[in-house]
Amino acid sequence: MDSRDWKKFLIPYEQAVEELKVKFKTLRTEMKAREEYSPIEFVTGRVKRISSILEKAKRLQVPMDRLEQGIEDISGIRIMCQFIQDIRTLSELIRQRKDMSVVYEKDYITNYKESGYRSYHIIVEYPVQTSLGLKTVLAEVQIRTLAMNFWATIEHSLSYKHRERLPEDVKNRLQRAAEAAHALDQEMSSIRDEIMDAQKLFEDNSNLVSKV
Ligand code: 0O2
Repeated sequence: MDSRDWKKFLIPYEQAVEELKVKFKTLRTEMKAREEYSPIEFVTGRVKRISSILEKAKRLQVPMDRLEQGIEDISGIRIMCQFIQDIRTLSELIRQRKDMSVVYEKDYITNYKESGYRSYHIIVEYPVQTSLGLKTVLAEVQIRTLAMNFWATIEHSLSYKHRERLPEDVKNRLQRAAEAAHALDQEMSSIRDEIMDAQKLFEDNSNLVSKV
């Protein structure tokens, strides 16, 4: 594929990322407005870089004419939650949606990766309306806590810098850091109700102040 072909190939994936970002951000706003607690803290999204698509296709032995089916994370959405319980709530909301359908789920929280990586991945089919008609693309929705995201962001940049050949002692320290992040999530989760009460009080007070 030359650069023009890539540009055309990526159009529906870019559209899917933009639409899904809006939808999940709106879900957060809506849930907050209803004075419910929102399981979404913030949302990001990206289209996989061409070099990264090619690398993954090579690693998974996906032929070039099977990229659409074989590489599931060309469109990627990342949803950050405050608490580990929010991940289950959000996964259920995604399963119930009518504008996307779940293909399968990968629980890297229960089955965390050797690196220490934890996150919940949901592969969805998402239809986008293009000028040529309806086109259904695969998208990967990664759901994780703020602590999991903190760890993954730093680990990703270190792995990238070292081209995935991290020195053994750094690997071990990152695994320990992942355990520490997980312990933090568990601790936060156990005091969740107290934190939520405090947040509610804070929001009620700010509403009172803005009305005065
Ligand atoms: P990007 O955004 O393209 O640069 P894999 O063999 O890991 O590629 P797998 O196990 O099927 O594939 O996982 P999946 O569901 O395809 O998810 C891959 C993505 O999960 C990665 O995308 C990361 O975003 C994240 N991920 C998986 N393992 C790790 C890990 O050990 N550390 C970190 N920091 N992130 C991980 P890319 O391709 O790396 O990212």
